[in-house]
Amino acid sequence: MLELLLNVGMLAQVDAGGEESGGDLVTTQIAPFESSLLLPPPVTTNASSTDVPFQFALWIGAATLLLIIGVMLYFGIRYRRRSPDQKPRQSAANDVVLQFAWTVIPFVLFMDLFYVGFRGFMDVSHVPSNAMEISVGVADSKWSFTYPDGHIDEALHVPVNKPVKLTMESDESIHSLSIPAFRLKRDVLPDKSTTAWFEATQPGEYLAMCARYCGAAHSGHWAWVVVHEQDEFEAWQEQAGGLFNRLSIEEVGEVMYTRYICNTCHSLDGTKKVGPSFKGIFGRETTLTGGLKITADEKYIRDSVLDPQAAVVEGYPPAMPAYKGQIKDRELQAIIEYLKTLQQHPALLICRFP
Ligand code: HEC
Ligand SMILES: [Cu+2]
Repeated sequence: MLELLLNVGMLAQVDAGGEESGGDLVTTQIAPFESSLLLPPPVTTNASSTDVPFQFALWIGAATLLLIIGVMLYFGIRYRRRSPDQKPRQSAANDVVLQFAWTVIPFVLFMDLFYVGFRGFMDVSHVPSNAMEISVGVADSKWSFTYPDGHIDEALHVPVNKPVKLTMESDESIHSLSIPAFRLKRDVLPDKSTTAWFEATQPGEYLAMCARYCGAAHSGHWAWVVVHEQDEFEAWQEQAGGLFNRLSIEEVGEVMYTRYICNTCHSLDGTKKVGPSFKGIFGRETTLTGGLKITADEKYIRDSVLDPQAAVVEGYPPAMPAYKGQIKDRELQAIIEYLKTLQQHPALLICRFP
């Protein structure tokens, strides 16, 4: 019965639609909670610290409710007043057995609840010493997760079967990090750091939400939690953060040039493809559709990538996709640094900027 109820309509594990994190995931964000009756299936080692007391209190409460309402209805009918002048009969003055029962039974039940609750509390309070540390920040109702290697991500990526400690602090308002499948919820406060920890037991994608009404953007204040197999996690770390540690910023830019498929439309050797070649782009004078002449500086390149339609190069179709929201700021910066290295005639540049 309990199992059955626990499993009705629970779909915590959501399909991210094959997108990598940061992609267009909005369509799936509501689905997992539409039909869940109680909580999604637990996927952490200490989820039972929450589930056991919760289920205990829920079912004891439900049974007590039914018992009281049942007895009340039964007595209401059985001992109803049958004629207008009927007088109540005197009831027994004292029933020691009954009084003993209604004192001892609840006492035992409540002490049980205290015991499991307290043990669970100790469990979630005590962070294992080998936990990996990730710091959690909030700005403008957006979660950000900073990994040990300095990488900052908008999704929480963790390895399976490894304790993870979250150290959390927010911007100016109060938020609360809630990951229902982990049975984890902790307030995130300004000017005071809070901690939480978990050890995920099942690879998959889960939702992290904000459980405090934090302002107009509250409904959009959520993030993906991705639990990886250990090797997959290392691969992710390498791909996400490792590059910046291992390579110079120009080299990272070169990687991003292909990762963000700039290379399909822009050549490096001066050949015209769908878009102008990147050869010598930095500091180049460009004529825009409409006749405006512009010198390609850092701001122009940045704007061209984030919002290409705002300034279209003369003689080219407005065919470039907007990268706004797709590319991370430091990745774009890396591309710019890389483009700076593609100068055709460095000497000419110096002449132009005396
Ligand atoms: C689908 C093809 C396509 C892709 C992919 C693409 N671009 Fe473009 N890009 C264009 C076209 C076409 C233009 C010229 C029209 C315009 O300015 O929008 C252009 C223009 C530009 C310009 C201005 C060039 C100049 O000479 O002033 C920059 C800078 C630029 N792209 C950077 C990038 C970067 C960086 C990437 C990868 C992150 C990228 N583009 C990906 C098609 C593309
Ligand atoms: Cu919030």
